[in-house]
Amino acid sequence: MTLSSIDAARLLGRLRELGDIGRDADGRLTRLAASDTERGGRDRFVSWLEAAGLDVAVDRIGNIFGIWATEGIADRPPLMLGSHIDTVINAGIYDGCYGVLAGLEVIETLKASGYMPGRPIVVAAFTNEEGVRYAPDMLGSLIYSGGLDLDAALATIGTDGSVLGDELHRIGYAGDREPGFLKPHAYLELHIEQGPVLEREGVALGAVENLQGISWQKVTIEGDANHAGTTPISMRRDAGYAAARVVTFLRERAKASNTPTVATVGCMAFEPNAINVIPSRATFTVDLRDPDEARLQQEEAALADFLDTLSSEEDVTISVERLARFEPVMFDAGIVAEIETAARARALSCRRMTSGAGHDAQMIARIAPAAMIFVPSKGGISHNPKEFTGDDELVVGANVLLDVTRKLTQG
Ligand code: HGY
Ligand code: MN
Ligand code: MN
Ligand code: MN
Repeated sequence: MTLSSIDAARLLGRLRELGDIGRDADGRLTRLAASDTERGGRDRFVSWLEAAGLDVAVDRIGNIFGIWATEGIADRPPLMLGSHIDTVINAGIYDGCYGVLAGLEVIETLKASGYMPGRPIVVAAFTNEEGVRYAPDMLGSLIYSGGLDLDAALATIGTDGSVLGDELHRIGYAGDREPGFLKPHAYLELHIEQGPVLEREGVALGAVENLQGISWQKVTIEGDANHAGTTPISMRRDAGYAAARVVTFLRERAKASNTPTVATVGCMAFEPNAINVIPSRATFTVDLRDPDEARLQQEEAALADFLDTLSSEEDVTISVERLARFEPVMFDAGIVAEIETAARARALSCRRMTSGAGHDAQMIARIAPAAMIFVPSKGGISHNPKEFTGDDELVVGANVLLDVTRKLTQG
C-alpha cells in the first residue's frame, strides 16, 4: 500500500513564514501570549485555516480551532490535533508551531485526497501554552479541559501588569465559543522533543507515553538594604545572598539525586539592584519537575524545609506563591500503540518516552484519550533560537501524524 505524504513544501514554508512573525530589530523571535506579535501569528494562522475551507472558531480564552466536518458526521466527537503558536522570549520556530501547522497540513492533505473521515478533524492552537507572560502555562488548554475557572483566568495579571482578558479583547481574540465546546474523541499532538534522547539514540520518532509533573513557585526574600562598604558581613540581612543559596541548594540536591528530578531558577530580580547596596529584596521563580508525583512532593517539601532554615540562618523573611502545579500524566496506551504501528509501517525507528516539557496534551488528556509524537531536536536544544529539527525529520513526523489521524478517523 503506498502511503500518502503531506505537502512538505507547504508545511515547511508556513513554518518559516510563521517563524518570522514577531522578530525584533535584532531578529529575536518573541510572540508572548495575547501580545501584538502573537496577534500577527494568530491572524496568519486563521488566514490559512480560511484558505483551507475550514470553519474557524475562537473560544473565550482565545483558543483557535479549524474544523473540518463533512456532511453527516458533523455532530460526532472530533479527532483534535493541536499545540500552540505562542513562544518564549528569543525563541526557536518549531516549539508548538510545528504541531499546529502539521495538524493543518494533515487536514489539507486528507481533504485534497478525497478521504472521507468518520468524524470531524479539528486543528487547535491553544492560548498561553508557554506561560511566560501569564501563569500558569498551558492556560488555554487547561481552561478548555475544565481545569481552571474561566473568569479567574481572564483576570490573570501578566508579568507586565496586563490583564489577559483585556489583551485578548485588544488583539481581537476574545472569542464567543465556550471553552470545551467540542469534546474530542481523541487528541494527538506532534511536537519537537526539546531534549537530547532521540538524537543521541539515533531514533526517528518518540511515542510519548507520559509527561512529568510540574511545580512552579515564586519566592520573595526580604532583607535589609545597607551599605556594601561599611556593613560587616555578620550584620547583613542580604536577600541576594540568601537567594543564591537557594539556587545552589536546588542544583546540588537535583545533581546528587539519581532520579529524573530537575530544578530551574529561570527568573531572578534584586531590589534596589545597585552595585553598592546590599539587596533588600530578591524575587525568583522555581521550576521543579519529576515524572513521579510522590518524588515531586518530596522535592517541594525539601525546598520548603530549606527555606525555613535559610530564613533563620540569614535573618530574612521568605514568602512563597504557587504559580502552577500539574501532576504527571499517563497518555492513552491505545494511541501510543497506533503511533508505533504507523512508524513501523514506514520502517521508522520509534521508542516510547516521557515528555520532560509541559504540553497542551497533558491538559486535554483530562477530557479525552491523548498522546504525543516527538521528532528529534538537534543537540536537544529548545527555548533558544538555536532550536532546530531537519526538514526530513519534520516531514517524517507529519506523515506519521497523517497516518495515525487516518487510523483514528476511519468511518
Ligand atoms: O514549561 C514548559 O514545559 C512548556 O514549554 N510550557
Ligand atoms: Mn511547546
Ligand atoms: Mn515551550
Ligand atoms: Mn510546551
